[in-house]
Amino acid sequence: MGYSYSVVPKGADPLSYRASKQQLRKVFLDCDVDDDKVLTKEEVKVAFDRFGALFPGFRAWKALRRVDKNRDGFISMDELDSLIEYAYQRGYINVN
Ligand SMILES: [Ca+2]
Ligand SMILES: [Ca+2]
Repeated sequence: MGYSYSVVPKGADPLSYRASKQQLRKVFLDCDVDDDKVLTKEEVKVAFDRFGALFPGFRAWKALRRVDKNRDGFISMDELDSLIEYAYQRGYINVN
């Protein structure tokens, strides 16, 4: 699995930025319950639920619309970075 060293957003501490994204990645991969390396909307919903989203179903739907580039309705591993970025930018960094 390749790491993406994407540009750190303005004002973000590079170290905590990377740590947060690592954590987000871990949770998303964790929520791939059938381990097929593809996240369904249901699996993304579980992830947002763990991030403490108020409306995880809605958030998952929005996220899929945003990051599902080939529009197959699933988040594949090459789309995961965009999903992590999406979650991070919306402040979902506190993982329990
Ligand atoms: Ca899956
Ligand atoms: Ca897709």
